[in-house]
Amino acid sequence: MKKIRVIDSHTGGEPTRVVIDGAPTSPEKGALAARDFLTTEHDWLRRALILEPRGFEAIVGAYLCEPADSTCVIGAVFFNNVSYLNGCLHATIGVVQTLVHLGKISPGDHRIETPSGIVTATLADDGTVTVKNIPSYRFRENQVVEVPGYGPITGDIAWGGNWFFLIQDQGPEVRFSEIEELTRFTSAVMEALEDQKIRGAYGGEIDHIESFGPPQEGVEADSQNFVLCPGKAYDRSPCGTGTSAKLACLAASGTLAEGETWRQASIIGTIFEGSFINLPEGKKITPVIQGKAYIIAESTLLLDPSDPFQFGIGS
Ligand code: PYC
Repeated sequence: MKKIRVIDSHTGGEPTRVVIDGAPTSPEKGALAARDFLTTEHDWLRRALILEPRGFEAIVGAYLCEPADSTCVIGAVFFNNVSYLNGCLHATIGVVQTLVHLGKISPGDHRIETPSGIVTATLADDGTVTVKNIPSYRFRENQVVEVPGYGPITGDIAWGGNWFFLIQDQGPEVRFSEIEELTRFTSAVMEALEDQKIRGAYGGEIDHIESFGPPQEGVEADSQNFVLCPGKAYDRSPCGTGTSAKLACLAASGTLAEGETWRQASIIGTIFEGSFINLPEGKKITPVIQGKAYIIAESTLLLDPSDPFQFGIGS
């Protein structure tokens, strides 16, 4: 029986499962090398942790590794029910809270190496984590895509550690009661973008769709979103890389000034606070995202070689 120890947390409702023991060790330092190692040789780990019967589609897994950059406290590779993510800020906040839980870090600044670059997480005494993300930018404004069943939909394409298509006030209302319809709509947008070969810079696949609307009554925020992730799960949190992409668009259009706070609500009403710092290079910004994670489980997962679903159901 193979045993894998994990710690589960959630950040604004979005789960993170961090592997703390029992996984194969990447032979090379660095998050990119570790991602290659998992992808090519040990994808079973992703499937066993995230797919049913042990997981479900919203969980993001985090594999910790030795960073290539010695100024980083740790390296992290993120994965979900279908593949590996470039960056993931709700999971970065989950990793920080997990390291606190294990007694490995205390309040202060901690650099974390991810496949999309190095982020700096500042842990406060009350457990709040503020992450300075990698440089983010709006790649294209007012891109039109013809979406079968919905007609022309206009959105911005932006990079926040993943590629996003950001839609404002179109399609179903951004409300918890509309989750099924929002999932159908954003899935149709994602497919249409791919069919029409609309991509990010360097041909980057747009694998996250964000739909924005005004916040529902009782939610104190500047905006509420619904974020469709690759694998068709929706983000229960406001999505840290998605909020970074949103900040890049707000900065590009001059709607938000450097240092001003943007409160982004998720579809379940949880909040990330965001702001940005202008970068000298082009129109890029450093997004600054604040949230908090809570530990919800410490578990030992068992993989029985005689179990036909030891590596999860599906692929
Ligand atoms: O918080 O960046 C994020 C994220 C990406 C996918 C799910 N959460």
